[in-house]
Order: sequence, then C-alpha cells, then structure tokens
Amino acid sequence: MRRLVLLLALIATSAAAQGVPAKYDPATYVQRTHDIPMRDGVTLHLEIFLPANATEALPFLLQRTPYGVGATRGRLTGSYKELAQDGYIFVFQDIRGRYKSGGTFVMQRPPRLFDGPKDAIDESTDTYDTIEWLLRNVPRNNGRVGMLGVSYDGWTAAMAMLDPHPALKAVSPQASPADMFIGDDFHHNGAFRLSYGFEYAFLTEASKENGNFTFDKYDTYDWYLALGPLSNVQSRFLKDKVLPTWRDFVEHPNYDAFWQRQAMKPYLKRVTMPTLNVGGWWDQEDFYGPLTIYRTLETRDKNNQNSLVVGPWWHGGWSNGPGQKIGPIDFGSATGEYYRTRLQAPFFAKHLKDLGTFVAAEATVFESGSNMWRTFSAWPPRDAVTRSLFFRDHGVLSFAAPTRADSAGVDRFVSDPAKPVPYRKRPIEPTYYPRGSGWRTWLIEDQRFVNNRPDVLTWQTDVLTEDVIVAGEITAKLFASVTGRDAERIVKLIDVYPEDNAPDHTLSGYQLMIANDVFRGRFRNSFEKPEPMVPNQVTPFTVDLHTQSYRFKPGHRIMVQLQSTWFPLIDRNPQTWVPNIFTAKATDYQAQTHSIWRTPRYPSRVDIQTVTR
Ligand code: PG9
Repeated sequence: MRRLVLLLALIATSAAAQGVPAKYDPATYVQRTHDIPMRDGVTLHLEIFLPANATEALPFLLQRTPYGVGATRGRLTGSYKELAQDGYIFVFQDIRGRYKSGGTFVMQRPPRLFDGPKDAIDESTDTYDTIEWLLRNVPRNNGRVGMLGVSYDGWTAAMAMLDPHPALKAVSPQASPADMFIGDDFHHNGAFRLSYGFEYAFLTEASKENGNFTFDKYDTYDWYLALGPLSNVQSRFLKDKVLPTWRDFVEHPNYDAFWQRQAMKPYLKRVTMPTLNVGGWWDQEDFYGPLTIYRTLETRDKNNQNSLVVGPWWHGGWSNGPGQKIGPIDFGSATGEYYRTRLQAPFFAKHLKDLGTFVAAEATVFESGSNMWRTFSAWPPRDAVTRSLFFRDHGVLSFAAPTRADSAGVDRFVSDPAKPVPYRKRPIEPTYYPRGSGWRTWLIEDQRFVNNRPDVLTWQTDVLTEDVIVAGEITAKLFASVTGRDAERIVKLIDVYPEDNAPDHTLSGYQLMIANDVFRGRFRNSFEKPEPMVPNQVTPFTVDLHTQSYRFKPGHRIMVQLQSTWFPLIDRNPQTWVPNIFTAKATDYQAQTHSIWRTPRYPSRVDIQTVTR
C-alpha cells in the first residue's frame, strides 16, 4: 500500500521532479513558422516547436503575446524546460497589430458583445481561429490545447476562456490584469500609476515592436517632477504623436464605460475548463488581477476545477530561475522550480495527456516568514480570524483599541506635491531600463529609506513574543481629514526584522513591506462619480491591502506606514479640486495638512485575517 501511494505521488509530478530521464530534449525541438488567417482575413504570425522524435500524438501549449515571438526558442530550455521535457507542441503567436502579425493593436481589446455584430473579433475569436487552424494543420496532435502566459500573455490566456474552443482543455492565467482602473498596471483605486502607465503606453504603442522612451535623466524621479502637470506629456514630449493608451488615460479619468468594458470580471461566466491561477506576493504589476480572476471563477466553480497558487515572487518570478530570493530576502528554497515541476507541469500533464493523478489543492500558497508551502481548502482560509492593529499614541501599533486616555487622538503631517515621497530608493531608473532597473524588486525594498520623513507617519508594535500568522485579507480602515479637497491615502504593512537579525545580520532592522496600496480620495464614494473632499471633515476610508500568507515571527515587530505621495509610481494629487487631474495646471498643486484620527470614535487601524497554526 505504501509503495502504491509513493508511486502515485511520483506519477503526479513531472519527469524533472521525479528525477527520471526526460522524455524529450528541449534543445532538439524543431521550429516552424506560419502566418495564418483569422476570420476577418487578418494574418497572425506563429512560431511552432515540435519534439524532433515524437512518436505519440501530443497536445498543444499556446501562448499569445504582444512582446514578439522571435526569441521564443530559449523558453524551451528556460521557463518551459520541464514542459518541453514532458513533450508538447509549443505555439507562440504575435497578437494583432504587434511584431509580425497584421491588423491593429488595441491595448487590452475589450471582448466583443455576444449580442453584437456577428463578424466582430476579439482576442477570444483570434484564439478560437488559431486553435481551429492548429488542429487541422499540425500533424500528430492529440486534439487538446492548453494555454498559459504571464501578465499580458496571461490576460490573452484568460480571454481565450470567455468563449472557448472546445479543444481548449486547461488554462493557466498567470498575473493577468483584471481591472486597470481598480487594481492593476494603470491605476489602483483610481490613482494613476504614472511611471508605468506612461512608459508602458510608449513601449507598446510608439511603434509596432517594443521601444523604450528615452529619458534625459537617469533618475526618473527628477524627470517626472520636472515634467510638472500631466498635460506636459503631450505638449512637451509626445507633441503630435498619439499614443492611444495615453489619450485614453486623459479622456477617461474616472471609472466610466471605457474602463468597465475592459475589466474582465463581468465576462468570466462561461469558463468550463480547469484553471490554475498564479500570482506573486510581491508582484509589482498585476496582483489584484489573478486574485480577482480566481475569486470570480470560484463563485461558479461547481466541478472544483479552479485553483490558486501564490508564491514569494515578483511579476512572473515563478516562470524562470530558482525563485529562492528577491533582492536580499531569501525564501529558503527554490520556489519557482517547485512551482514549475510540482504544480504547472503536472497540471498540464493531467489535463492535456491524462497522465498522473495531479489534483490541485484549492489554494497552494507560500507562507513567507516561516518559508513553507501550505495548502488550504479555501482562500482566505475558512477559519481565519480578523484581528485589528490599531494606531495609538506615540507611534504605537496595538491589538488593543484606543481609549480616551490616548492624549492627542490624531497624527498630522504636511504633504507637499513639490516634494513627493519617492516610492523606491533613488535613483529610480526607467521601468524597463535595458541596463538594469530596480523596478522588479522595489516592493521588497527596506522601507527605512522613508520612515524618518516628516510626511510619512509610522506606528509599530512592541517586539512580538509569539507568531502572528496572516492568512487572508488585509484592510486598512482609516478615519482621516485633510485641509484640501482631494487627497491620497497610501498604507503599507511592514515586517520589522530584529535589531540583531541572525543568521543574516545585514537584515538587522530591515523593514519588509508585505502589503500596500493607495486610494485616491475623490473616489471614496464612487469610482464613476468623483467628489471633492470636504476640508477638515473626518472621513472614513477603506483601503484594500489585498491578501497575504505571512508569518511575523517572535522578535519581529509589525509596522504601518502612511503617506500621501508615492512618486513617480503614482501621479501627484493636486490636493485641490480639479475635475480631471490630467488637465490640472501647475498652480492647482498645493501642500495640505493631513490628519489621521485614532480615537474610540475614529479608531483608524489595519485589519488582518489570521490563523493560529
Ligand atoms: N504588466 C504588463 C501588462 C499587462 C497587460 C496590460 C498592460 C501591461 C505585462 O507585464 O505584460
């Protein structure tokens, strides 16, 4: 019996994980190139890789990308090595309007309306037509298709599920955005992600192939500050050039039909296949997306086919390399390799080849701090208990609520748009700087670089004497007022390492951010209809800090930092009332005083869901 269990466990993992010789050699795959017609006559470009010596019929693994399929052979020996060893027909496709494909690129082309014109196209129809062509034209396929990809490629995988080809049998959308106004690359809670939004729009829309904007300053903090009001992007730099996405930012400053049509949630109703949703706890681009897609699919997951994997990764950190470290933070094991061999490869082997007994746990999450993988039958765990971390006098953070004895009951700071708090240590290289950029790892940077600024408030607990295990949602509940008519609220939850951190003393006192987000005040009542704030009126704010699996250990402290600028990640809020910040004038930007209340009546806090084991 024990031997049978062991055998089943082995079958459930990839060849690489079993230590048995790989079936196929990734270096010997044969490459073919095709340009294939879609239903409207537009031609899309494909690179196909087949194992040289396959004697069996194999499934397809399809990835659709805006980033060019020219250099995809390397993936077979890199990010897809385990899959290539198991044997698939890999298909990489340039989406419409990008690189060698015809047609026009539309940033996150909204899905066609099912009751709209019959000849409408979208990423879902392009996928359908591609799969149809592959099944008919590539010999010795087994009639099944899987899709996967990270970020934009994860989004195209998710779009394929909306109206799927019947041969599409398993999908892994990884770090796919779900809503660009609420929580992914371009805005968070209505606050505009300036550096990413501008640089990405330029990257993908200034020409058919990727091209970076050329900054005349190495430290883009300086460049964006010197830019002044956002309207100068067009007048000084783009001039007559139209970047459709920049134009859309300017024309759609609120959560109007444009953003709502693009957001994925309402469309995820017809998904019928096994879905492995993947995200990274320190994803600097799309963390809201994978969690939102997972949760939305979960509401209709009658056959238990929808599952979640989240590990200690930056954006796509699971897809390449060992995944053991981000910057100086070591997670104790090769978490990326674990994901690729123990989860991803068995998922596709099971659903595309009927091999193995892999059953995805509902949620497989890496608990950082203790540095171990944990599985749960629901995410957040059903037995999670909410505890509140209250802001108290003298910078204290406490599980005990404020009392009348808390003398001041308020903390104040002045936020000046002329001197915004940098979101990461300067110099801030361009996001996709070819000579290296801190962008990928900024979420794990030591937050000591700002915590003595007068415009950053800090509260922290005593040294912990027992574990505090976060498993689930983290939510800031603030009571705040401001002298102006608009304001940002940025909240960061931080693990403060011991003053003498063994065994790695270089991390002594390190302030590791484990959750964060920003909320733009004008949207506190509605993302569709912004409203000015009432000066000096105490106003409740809920800032979703998303979800984590994290163990604060004895000897550590828990810290909350709060600030109103995060530059140039987030554009500066003028803090006066303007109907559209993209057309604000330089004189609209004014310093204001912010007050964070922490009294029995206004108990500002961060709520964390916790478990005890
Ligand atoms: N975060 C990128 C993106 C995805 C979708 C739309 C816009 C940007 C990416 O890494 O692909």
